[in-house]
Amino acid sequence: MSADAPTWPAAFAERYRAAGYWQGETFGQMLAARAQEFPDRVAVVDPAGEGRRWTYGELDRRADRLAAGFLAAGIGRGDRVVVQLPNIAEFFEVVFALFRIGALPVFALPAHRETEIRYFCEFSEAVAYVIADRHEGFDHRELAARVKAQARALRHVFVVGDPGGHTALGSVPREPDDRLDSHRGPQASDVAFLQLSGGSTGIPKLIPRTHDDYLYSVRASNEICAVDENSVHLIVLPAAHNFPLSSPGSLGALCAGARVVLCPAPAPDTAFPLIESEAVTITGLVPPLALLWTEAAPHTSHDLSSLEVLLVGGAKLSEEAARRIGPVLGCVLQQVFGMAEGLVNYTRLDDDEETVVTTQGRPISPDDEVRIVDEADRDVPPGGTGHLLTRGPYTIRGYWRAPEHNARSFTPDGFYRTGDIARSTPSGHLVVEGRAKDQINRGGEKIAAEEVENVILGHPAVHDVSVVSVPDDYLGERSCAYVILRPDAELRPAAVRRYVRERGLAAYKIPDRVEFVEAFPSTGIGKVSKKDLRTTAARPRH
Ligand code: J2J
Repeated sequence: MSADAPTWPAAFAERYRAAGYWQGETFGQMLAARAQEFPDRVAVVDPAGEGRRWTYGELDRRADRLAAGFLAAGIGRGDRVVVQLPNIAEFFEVVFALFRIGALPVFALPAHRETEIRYFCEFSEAVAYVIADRHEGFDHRELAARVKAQARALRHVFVVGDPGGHTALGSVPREPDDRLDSHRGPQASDVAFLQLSGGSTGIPKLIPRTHDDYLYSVRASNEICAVDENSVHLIVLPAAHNFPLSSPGSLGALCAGARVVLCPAPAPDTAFPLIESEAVTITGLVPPLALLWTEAAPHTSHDLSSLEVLLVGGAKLSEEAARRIGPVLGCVLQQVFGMAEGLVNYTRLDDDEETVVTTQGRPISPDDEVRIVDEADRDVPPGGTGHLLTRGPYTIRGYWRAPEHNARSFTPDGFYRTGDIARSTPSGHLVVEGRAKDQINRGGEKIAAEEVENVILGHPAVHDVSVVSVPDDYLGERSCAYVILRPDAELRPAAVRRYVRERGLAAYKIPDRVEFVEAFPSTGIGKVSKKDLRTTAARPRH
């Protein structure tokens, strides 16, 4: 077991290899193999980047050359590199270059701001940070300069576009480097990257995924979603998120020799023309977007008939919405209930309609072990609702450098405590019934209440704060901060929201609502009762 990343006990690893799940292939090797097989097929289409189309041959060459450049810059095996790129082709060039040399991308989202980025860079001791110059009106270069002044290990900031005072990614020397040949590449059992946890604590957790385990989940997802070399996958959600990356996502498409089309924005007026022009066959959406598309589809002049499969997940999809999606969009709905820590469930293409609309799917692997337990970790009777625990060939055995947290988030025998409340149907499909973790799921974007509470507590006028979810017709949930002010202090809701923004948190974490109260309801044992706060928050206001 590595001190940084807990791994599977030998007996499990042997079993997963013997079953053919872990095939000993790295992502770098996978891309090279596809480039050999399909050198001239288009791998990546980047409408934001002047419609660039990179073939498998070109992506493979670019990744190799950039890998050489990274090596020349002193980035090596095991080094961490925070990657924060929008849906542009360079995302794949950078990530595969890092895979080739065995450096670990840390997958930040475009929405992350200074507090999150500084934490990722400092905690992972990242040596480099890769950004786009500006994205959606935000200048990432200024943020990078401030982070670089603080994060001690950070030596490089690479910028796609105008570098400002940093290094242009395009200026990294692309000469073939014989060190790359002689460089001992990563092993398939090595950690390939660090994915982000949705989180439920004050400090975000990093998820170590190996080449072996992740490639298995991607290959198996391709089979379940019928992705092959003729598929065209539209990446609508932020490319670095686990869902669009791997379920079956861009990596699934690249693994199959299919085409990845990067959608610059999720709105129907951006996505629909691309579905038509690229003959997109499959895409994945969070429920609010699926609803938006379903409302827009009947009025569009674009031909969406190429779309065969729509995956919807990240948050609970209502049965009523699930019934409408397929018929309106003219495709098959697959519900997907996954997590960056591992376990992913899909409804199957041949499941009957009731199963597709009323469940969140069943696990990818016959070796995914799922338990539904009570508060004392005892299995509930079949069909009963309880805490979902899981372990298996692509579910981590621990977060990166987090031994204390791991002791709470995993059982002694290695089951991950998902924090989800679920039940299992006789066919083994799971129905998500709720959540035990202190998290808000804002239309698929996860907010750890404690992280936001800690920021608000820093305000001098605030005595105490509790952040809870409020039901919302469109997003499923929004966030509400209940604030107790210090005696005689005055504050307006807008000031609290502004404070959170100015402290540098992603916009989706800024409380949608702020309420001032005298006291919090408490549980029998004197803790804040978030359950009661949620009930209060859900009441209609006048
Ligand atoms: C209810 N809750 C869901 C669903 C995720 C595929 C799809 C999604 C994610 C993802 C992912 C849900 N119904 N259909 O990584 O590969 C909630 C659960 C879960 C948490 C994980 C993938 N699908 N959820 O959303 O790491 O609470 O991954 O534990 O962001 O999202 O969040 P995340």
